[in-house]
Amino acid sequence: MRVDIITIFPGYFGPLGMSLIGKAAGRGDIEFTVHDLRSWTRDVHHTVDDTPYGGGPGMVMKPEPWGDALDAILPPARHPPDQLPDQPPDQLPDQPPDQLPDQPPDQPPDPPAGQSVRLVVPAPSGKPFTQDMAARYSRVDHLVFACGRYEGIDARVIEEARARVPVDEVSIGDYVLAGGEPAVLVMIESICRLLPGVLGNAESAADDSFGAGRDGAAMAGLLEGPVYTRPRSWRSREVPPVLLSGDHAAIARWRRDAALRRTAENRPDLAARLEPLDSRDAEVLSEAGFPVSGDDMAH
Ligand code: 5OB
Repeated sequence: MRVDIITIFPGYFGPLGMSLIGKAAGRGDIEFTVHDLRSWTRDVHHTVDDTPYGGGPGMVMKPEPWGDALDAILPPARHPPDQLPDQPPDQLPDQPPDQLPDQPPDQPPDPPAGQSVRLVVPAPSGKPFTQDMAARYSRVDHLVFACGRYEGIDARVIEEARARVPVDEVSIGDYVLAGGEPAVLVMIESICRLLPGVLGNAESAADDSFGAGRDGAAMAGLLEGPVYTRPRSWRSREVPPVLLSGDHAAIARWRRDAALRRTAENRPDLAARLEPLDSRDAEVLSEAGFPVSGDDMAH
């Protein structure tokens, strides 16, 4: 996978050299390029922002440096419309090479036919980023992240980019950030750990649905419960005895109970969508003060 990041703070992406992602980059499984947006400015002050038309607070990122940056980094337009892998891509027949227009001299070369590209623009007004999106992005050949600062990027930049490649404006949650950089680190972490060979051990990215770690399908839709390791007794606190019992069915039930309680407490929105519920699930949820209707129950 190729990943380009455009930012006014290239230093922010130092962490990409660390941990499993750094190792994957070292092996050449992921190729990161961090670009300084200011290298596409033409004035002595390297200006990237200006006051908003129509008035209002803050600054807006100017379109010209972004336009030049995207011209240099995005492949020339010849992509299917706004579709992620898994959804049937609309096929566009490739033009024979002699009908392709001549490329301007500093355009990047055409990607090999069929290489998928996506421009991701982190924005608080974007679609919520989910585990499902992370999985879809992990199957894209080339991701380009455009980090905005201030109040955002001049809207014409995104409008023009959409005419060339699929573009997603994506939010990582309902809170304010000064810029898109931390959101891009978050997305890259969640995408790259799904790439083949990036996750160290046998944990298969395929069956690691959100909230369901080691227990897979049995814990689907639930938050992870508490975990323990040695020593058995620490500062007079004991590991729950069932976990030492060797009774795998009892351990699985105990873990599901704990996950149900935690989900009811921290994520009532997820708890409300759980199904099917067995009678023990219903008992645990209702003891946790969560309303359970008879229709939710499997028999
Ligand atoms: N807040 N997701 C939540 C975001 C965000 C702010 C951003 C980008 C993504 O940029 C200011």
